[in-house]
Amino acid sequence: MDFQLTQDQREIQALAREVAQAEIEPHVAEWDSEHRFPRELYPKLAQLGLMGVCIPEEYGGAGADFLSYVLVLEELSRADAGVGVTVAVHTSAVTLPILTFGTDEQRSRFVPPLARGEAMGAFALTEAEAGSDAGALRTRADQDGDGWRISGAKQFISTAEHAGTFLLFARTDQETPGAAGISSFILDADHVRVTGREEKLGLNSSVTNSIVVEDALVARDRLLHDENQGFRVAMATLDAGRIGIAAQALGIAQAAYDAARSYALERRQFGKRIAEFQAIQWKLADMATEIDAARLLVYRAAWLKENGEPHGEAGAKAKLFASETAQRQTAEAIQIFGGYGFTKEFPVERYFRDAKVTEIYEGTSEIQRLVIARSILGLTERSFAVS
Ligand code: COS
Repeated sequence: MDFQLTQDQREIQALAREVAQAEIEPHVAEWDSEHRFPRELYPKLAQLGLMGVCIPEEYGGAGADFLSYVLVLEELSRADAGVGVTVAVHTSAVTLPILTFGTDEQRSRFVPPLARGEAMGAFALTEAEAGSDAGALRTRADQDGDGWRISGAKQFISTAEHAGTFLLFARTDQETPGAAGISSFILDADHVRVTGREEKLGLNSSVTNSIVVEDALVARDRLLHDENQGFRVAMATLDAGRIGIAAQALGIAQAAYDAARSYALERRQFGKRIAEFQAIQWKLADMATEIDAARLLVYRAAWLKENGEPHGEAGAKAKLFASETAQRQTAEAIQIFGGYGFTKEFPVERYFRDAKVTEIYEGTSEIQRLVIARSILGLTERSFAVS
């Protein structure tokens, strides 16, 4: 067992930290209050290879490993979780599945522009009636001549209004309900119409859209992987994506802890620094311990994925624990800041708002527990699905 990061991993972590400090931290409060997607940031990240960290160089990426990618997400999210989710969805929910499941032609056509950050990616699975029960989706794709005709509506789609490439899931077998009749497709922006943008509790520097696809005719080669195997593509994608969201949650928790620790060492009450009171010490001790535990779960899941080992259960545990840690820690950070923590003068209220969604997207905490339970009990039947 080796708990040291490699030289390459440390270098990319330092690079991400530097760019976060220089290009994100000075602007993040403004992006949050103005609900502004920082379009201009992504070419800068792309130039440094951060839009394709774990994509091989031959496909336009930085050629680093999956743990390096997770380290980058952690550092970006420490500065701004909105940037973190944009990079996470782009990379692990769009670029990686095309690389993994695509034909040679699909990989060489779609992956390099994504990995170089020339096109941004959006993952279109969720629908109004298909959230946790992703297999209930109704967007349909019917064979039409040599291609597919696709129609449907999707919601809660990160980055859709800025995306050039969509990984979209549609039902290709109309007779078979549930997961079995679903396929995955690679669409372009002009196949998709953006119909709305959500007002959210947090993550204000990311955008979350509803979209429709209206009788879009796409060529046969837009089908990713085999027909009716799209649900497996979605699940395998989420197995890896959840490790990225866990890293995002870890970054938020770390930021909240760092702010609370510094504040406790400065703020004086009753004639001494509040860090000298046991009430505050115990809070910080618990926070540091939980962050350590979350980090070990997240890095282990990334290591398993990198080494081609099963990582669904480990990723679900990492996401479950890291997101619930982030939720607790950001609330504790506000508590340590007292009244100031409730104001916009300090960033901890933003961390609190941003943390919540990590318990929801890419599978709620309830779904993570379901995935873990099925795995540890050796059960896979649909009877475990939540109603
Ligand atoms: N990797 C590959 N294949 C998988 C898989 C995985 N991790 N998990 C399930 N599958 C396969 C199953 O093997 C099954 O195929 P077979 O019938 O050929 O064996 C098929 O997919 C259906 O699986 P299952 O019966 O388990 O599907 P359920 O409808 O019960 O759904 C859950 C399983 C609830 C786990 C799934 O719907 C889920 O993850 N929901 C949350 C969705 C989500 O995270 N949404 C967020 C979107 S991004 S914001």
